[in-house]
Amino acid sequence: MPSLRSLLTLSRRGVFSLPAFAAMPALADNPAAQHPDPPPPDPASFHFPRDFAFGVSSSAYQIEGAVHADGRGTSIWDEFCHDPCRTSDGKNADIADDHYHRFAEDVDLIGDTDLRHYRFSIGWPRLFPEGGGKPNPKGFAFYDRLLDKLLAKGVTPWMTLYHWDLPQALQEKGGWTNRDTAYRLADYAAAAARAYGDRVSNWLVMNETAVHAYIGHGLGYHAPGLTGVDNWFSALHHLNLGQGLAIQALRASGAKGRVGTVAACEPVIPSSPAAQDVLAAQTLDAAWNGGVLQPLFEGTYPDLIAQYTAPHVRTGDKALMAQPVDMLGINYYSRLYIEHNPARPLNLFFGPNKHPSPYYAGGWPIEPDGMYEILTSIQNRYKPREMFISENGYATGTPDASGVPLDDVSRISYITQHLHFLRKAMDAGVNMKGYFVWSLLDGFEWNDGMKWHFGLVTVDPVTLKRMPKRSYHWYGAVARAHENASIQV
Ligand code: IFM
Repeated sequence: MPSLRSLLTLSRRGVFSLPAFAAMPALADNPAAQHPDPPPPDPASFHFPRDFAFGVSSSAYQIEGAVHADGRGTSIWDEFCHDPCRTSDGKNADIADDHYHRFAEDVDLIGDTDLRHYRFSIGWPRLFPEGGGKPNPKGFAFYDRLLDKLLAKGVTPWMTLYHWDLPQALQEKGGWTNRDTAYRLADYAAAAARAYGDRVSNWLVMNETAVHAYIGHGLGYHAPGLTGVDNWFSALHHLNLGQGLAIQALRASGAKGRVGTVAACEPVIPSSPAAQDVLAAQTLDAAWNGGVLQPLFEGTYPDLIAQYTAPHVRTGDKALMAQPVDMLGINYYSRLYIEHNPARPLNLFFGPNKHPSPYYAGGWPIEPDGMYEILTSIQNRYKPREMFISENGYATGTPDASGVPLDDVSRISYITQHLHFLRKAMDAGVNMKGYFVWSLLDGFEWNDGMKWHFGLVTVDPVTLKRMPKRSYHWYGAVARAHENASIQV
């Protein structure tokens, strides 16, 4: 099975390894990729309004490890990583960064570099090992400890409820292809709100619904490994429905925080001007961007995909999906390049990127102007109350014997370029309120195991020692300069 990363360099995340693209220039042959990175800019040279948040993001399954600790249940990703392990490097997340036991040190890392905002997810199977029913007090207690530590350190929590780690017990009843899972998400949201509502100021229901639906249920490269158009759109609709129900549940619980969600949004570009490629790109745009934003803001699905969601939509779903949100998080990495492909669901698949973009080692094109493009288009079409970049980040590859490079000027350059286009979007009228780097730590990168290193801080795979990279210090200095600036515009 090709890795997802190898699939998406076809556009978003790497496909250099796919035979069809063997003719594409390798990374080292790409002239743009060889430009030396400029020296890191002065951290005080960025100017953002006072209420703009600089933060870091993570997710439970990618860093926590301790998958058997304290009564945690099994998730679909535990299944995906075992018997047989379906990650491209054969690694699982049983230990990952062992954040479960080392969270205090990790929170210190955030606060010590003056980052004041942390987006993380809570693990549904930790709180409800069977997906619902009997809660697991020790699981609840872990996030109590994490929240208390964050607040003591002066770090604002941004809590994501669902970042892909569905309890396996729910998967056995159909998972997201079963409408009932949407209602179980709402129950879980209500329980989280009752437990943590006194301390969480920012609630985020979903992470990247489009990716979970397409890659996990349409293509099968992610857990739960389902394939086909019907699974794809059944999961998409039930995720959108669950999101609406969970937003309602959070509000009904009286939790004091603001409520929002996170979507992966990228411009979708045809790999060629051929009519079939154009239609393929428009269709994926409808499923990936429109298939998540339109139900949320307008309660409907884009025309190009409505026939696939229709069998799953019931009377009243429109109103349930279209819940007002206080803020919308956008995860942006790069544009998606799509072509006609009759062998794939909906006759479309990731295709080559004809632009001379530089690529980073993870195989994704570096296209910071695409961030401007997607933010302005979302602002114009949906006019969200406010938005923030909930993820944006740069991966280096599997380390050689000398380890992960700590002098990561390329990551600094990547962040710098994206902050530039984020600022440009704000100047064009987009109401952006924050930027979160993906990620705090190098962690488990889903079906690519431990291959890619997105962290500001690397973690020794044997000793689990945390080692900050240059970007950690530099990005912290950006946040500090922002806090201390006398003029913030
Ligand atoms: O690691 C993932 C994250 O879980 C979701 N957004 C993209 C990141 C990088 O692949």
